[in-house]
Amino acid sequence: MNTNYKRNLVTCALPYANGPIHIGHLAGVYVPADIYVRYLRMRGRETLFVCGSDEHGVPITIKARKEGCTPQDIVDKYHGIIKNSFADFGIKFDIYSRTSSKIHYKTASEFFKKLYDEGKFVERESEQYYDEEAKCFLADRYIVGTCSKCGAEGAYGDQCEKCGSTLSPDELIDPHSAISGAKPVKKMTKHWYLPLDEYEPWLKEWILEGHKEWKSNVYGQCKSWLDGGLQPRAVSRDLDWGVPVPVEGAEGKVLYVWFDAPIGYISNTIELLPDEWEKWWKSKETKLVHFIGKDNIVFHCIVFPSMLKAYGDGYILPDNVPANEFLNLEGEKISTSQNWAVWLHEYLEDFPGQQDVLRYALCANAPETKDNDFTWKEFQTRNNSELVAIFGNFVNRAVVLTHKYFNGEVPANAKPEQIDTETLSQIPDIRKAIEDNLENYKFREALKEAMNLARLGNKYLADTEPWKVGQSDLERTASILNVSLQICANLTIAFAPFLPFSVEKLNHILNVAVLDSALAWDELGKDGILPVGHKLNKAELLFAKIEDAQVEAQIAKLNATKVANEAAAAEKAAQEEPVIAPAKAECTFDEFQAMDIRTATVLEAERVPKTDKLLKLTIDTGLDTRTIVSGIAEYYTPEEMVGKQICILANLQPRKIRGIESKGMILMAQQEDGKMRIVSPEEKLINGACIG
Ligand code: B3M
Ligand code: ZN
Repeated sequence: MNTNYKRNLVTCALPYANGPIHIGHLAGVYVPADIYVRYLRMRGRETLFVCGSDEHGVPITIKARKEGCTPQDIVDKYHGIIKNSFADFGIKFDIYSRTSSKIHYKTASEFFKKLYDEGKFVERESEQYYDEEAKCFLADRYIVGTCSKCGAEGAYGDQCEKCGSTLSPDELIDPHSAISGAKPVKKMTKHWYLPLDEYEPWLKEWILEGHKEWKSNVYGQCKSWLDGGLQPRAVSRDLDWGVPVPVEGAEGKVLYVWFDAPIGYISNTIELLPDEWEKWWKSKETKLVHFIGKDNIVFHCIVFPSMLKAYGDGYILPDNVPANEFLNLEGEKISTSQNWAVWLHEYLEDFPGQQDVLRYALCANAPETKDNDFTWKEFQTRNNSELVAIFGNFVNRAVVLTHKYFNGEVPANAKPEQIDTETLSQIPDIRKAIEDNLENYKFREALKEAMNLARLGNKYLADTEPWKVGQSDLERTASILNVSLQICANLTIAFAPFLPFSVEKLNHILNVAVLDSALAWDELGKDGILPVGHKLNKAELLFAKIEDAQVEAQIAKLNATKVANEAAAAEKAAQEEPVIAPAKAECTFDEFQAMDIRTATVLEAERVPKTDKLLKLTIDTGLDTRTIVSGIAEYYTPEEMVGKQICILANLQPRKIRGIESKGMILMAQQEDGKMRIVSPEEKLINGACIG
């Protein structure tokens, strides 16, 4: 690890411009990155903070098609919304640009061209699905059909959103083009691949040997990719939205979104600093850090570094990639399509001016090492019991009492006592703990330490009780308030990276702007940072209590979403044509005759221990009493089965299932929702009646 860095280049994952930003984005990527950058700047380290919208990719084109507009319309709309949300929440990028910019097209295109010219890609022809009506190749997302795993309609060629299975287009029943509805055919097409396998030894050395300090979730994911062996990865696609592949004979092909998007970090830097960008990207003195979510790890740790390595020309590699896990909402995965999210623009309508409360709650509960849950109750508690009751309360009492006894001027430390020095002497330790945690991307811990400083102040006031002492001993009161105000001043520094809006307010209350603007990080823990006689402004509440009714309204909003989703799903299911399995190959009469299908009655039923799906049934077949083990426990309880008349295939070869010999099979039929139902005779028949 290089410790001689002179400057910091910090990037945040470029959000896809196909929807607004929610709390999961903030907690995972943007709040921690913003805290980090604010901290670096306060320490006087030269820093550049780069982000922008990722405006390519198939989901954007699909959304455009659905809404009957162009992809450009979609990205224009969301780029604006996202950019505003970041600004509203104090995420202060030096540049927030977009991958549809001219500079980006030029940069990405030239990047590809150089690798192409130098023979860094392999060309491969392969069969891809093609829509003969629309005359275009179909990305996996453009092929829809019935999920072969769960029977749901509308599954995509890469995934079924109903059951979550990963699919390939070949695994869809009745695949058709989402564009024209035509049945896709396979056609040869040429693409360019980055041979990641060639970079594998180098990546192993660089990451597995060289970056053992990376977070364990990041290191672990890299290790499992590298241990599994890397394959060449296609960097082009047959699509009409994206950066055109800049070589001859590549009409109708664009760069794969994950090839062009990370180059966006570079293009955005060029856009901001056309003459100086190289010092940020090509100097060993620059520390590059990518803030991302866990689903982007492979692209930032393996693919993009391989692209930069292939390019050469002095490009640096990331020093660290502090990726976070995911944030859930009230126990469920955040989902844009299900509207299961807290959208930033909506939050601001309901909690105007309370950006810092969300920043605080999200950082205090950030999914740094594992997925975490956001609940409105916890949000309320964090605000009411921590920000209001500790931080806000302490500051308010110190300032109000100073106005009451000393006309709003910082009094002299006239009568010091041991508790004062003991209290103040803890601040340098807190500072060190905040620094160590921030330098190591441990934002939750760092915030906890900052809060400890507020706790220290609160406890000091509770122990010294200036509101009582003030009635008899003004000299001592002066000391107590001097110490308290010094702690307040320290709080403005310690919290500045985390709660920029509240610190601005506090700076105003303490009137520190007159002291050469906000206090610098280096003042943190120093003696007497507020001079005696310094005039304060009026006290104002830093944080407001969040009432039960407010969080209940949020929970009610989510519940309404849930009810609406369920209703929509039920309506959709009702409208869907039942999925009819394709016809099977012909069989002969003899083959049919060979099957001994009969009626039988269930006498006993019990669950097979340690299984979720199996029932052990004792049945009367008319011929005998026998045992059948059947996978119907998901659909029927043992109680429901007892006494039922069923149909069985009686001469199926016996099989041992979980150590139990099963003789025969129960006939079942699959419903459109994938559930299995038994087939029973319409009226009670004798057991052992042959069906055929
Ligand atoms: N557009 C964000 C995502 O996966 C993706 C990041 C690109 S960073 C170069 O949500
Ligand atoms: Zn499915």
